[in-house]
Amino acid sequence: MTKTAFITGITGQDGSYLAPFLLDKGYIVHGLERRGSLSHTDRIDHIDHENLHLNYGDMTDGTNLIRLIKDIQPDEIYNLAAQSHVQVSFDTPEYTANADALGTLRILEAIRILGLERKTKFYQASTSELFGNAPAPQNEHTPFHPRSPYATAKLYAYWATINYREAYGIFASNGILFNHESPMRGETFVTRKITRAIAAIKRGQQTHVELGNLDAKRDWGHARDYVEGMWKILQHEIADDFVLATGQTHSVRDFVEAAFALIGHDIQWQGSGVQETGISKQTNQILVTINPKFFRPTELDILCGDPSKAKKALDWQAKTSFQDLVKEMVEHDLST
Ligand code: NAP
Ligand code: G4F
Repeated sequence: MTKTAFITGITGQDGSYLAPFLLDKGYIVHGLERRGSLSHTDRIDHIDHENLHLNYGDMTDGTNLIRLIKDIQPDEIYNLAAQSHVQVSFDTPEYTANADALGTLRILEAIRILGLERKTKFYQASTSELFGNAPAPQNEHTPFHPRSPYATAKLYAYWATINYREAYGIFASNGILFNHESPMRGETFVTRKITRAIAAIKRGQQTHVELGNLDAKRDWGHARDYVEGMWKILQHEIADDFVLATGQTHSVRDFVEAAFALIGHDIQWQGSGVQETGISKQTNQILVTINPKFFRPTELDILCGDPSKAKKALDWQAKTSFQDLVKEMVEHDLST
């Protein structure tokens, strides 16, 4: 029987990989699209498929979500929509809580109000940000200590998902995903900011890139691998919560070095703190400077996930290496 999926956040990075993945599996896919004065659908405009349908709505509009879920009658909901930028959440904490925490509650309530508890499975896009500065490696048993308005909102959504599973028997699962990137990554996240800057420097449109904390470490995988994990989480025999990660960690500095090496610049670091610069060994150009405006009021020093539960229970593992991820992103930005 043909399954129907509803993806909130279909216009974002992960939605743009999940939608074709589900269409290839024969799903009818509905997505939630925010109305903007300019189109938000660039990442999915190339998908020309009779089974893809977009519906206007917003995570802050509960009646709209109830009506859409009533009409769509989804077998699976992938709740990917969120104000997902950690630094922006310090400037917009109330909106972030509304969209990310209450938005999740609105969907869970819609499932309950519409009597879909036995029909509709629910996937919540939880995050390694929940762990804060807990020692690495982090897994499903690591205590949470959120350190941003984004992470506190996501903590509410994480527990709402578990509560609706326990209280109403909804198949509701959390994927606790570590950072995942791609050529579709938003342009102000650090990886894509670096790869886009490299392309602009190569074309002579920019001289250098300004960054914040170079020493933060992240467990960076590829979004393509992680959307398969989301689907596997909803195909598991019971609803449960899973870490998806590569198990490897790299600093922002490592990412800078790997990315610039691909256009022939070995970076040498000079100075310290806000005076630090990254200089090309080949040309002596200053390619990286520090701008304190990119520092956060509270930072996570090291994220490195332990994905062994997902490997064992879901037969899932990240396939793309750090080097291949950096290369794909740089090559994409050089070509566009
Ligand atoms: P993203 O590229 O920022 O996409 C976010 C999506 O949410 C976009 O489609 C955006 O729509 C939509 N959205 C934001 N606010 C909304 C609202 N009020 N109503 C309706 N839609 C709204 O994020 P992503 O990287 O794909 O991440 C997907 C999800 O996974 C997010 O929930 C994120 O917090 C979580 N997550 C991401 C990572 C990661 O490393 N990528 C790791 C762990 C968890 P517009 O296109 O209109 O802006
Ligand atoms: O790329 P980022 O902005 O991603 P961050 O904060 O790790 O959050 C991402 O991953 C989370 C999962 O762990 C998701 F839940 C969340 O939705 C998002 O997808 O920053 C990564 C690191 C940070 O330590 C930041 O301080 O890079 C550091 N950084 C250094 N310079 C910078 C910059 N980050 C940004 N965005 N811009 C900079 O110029």
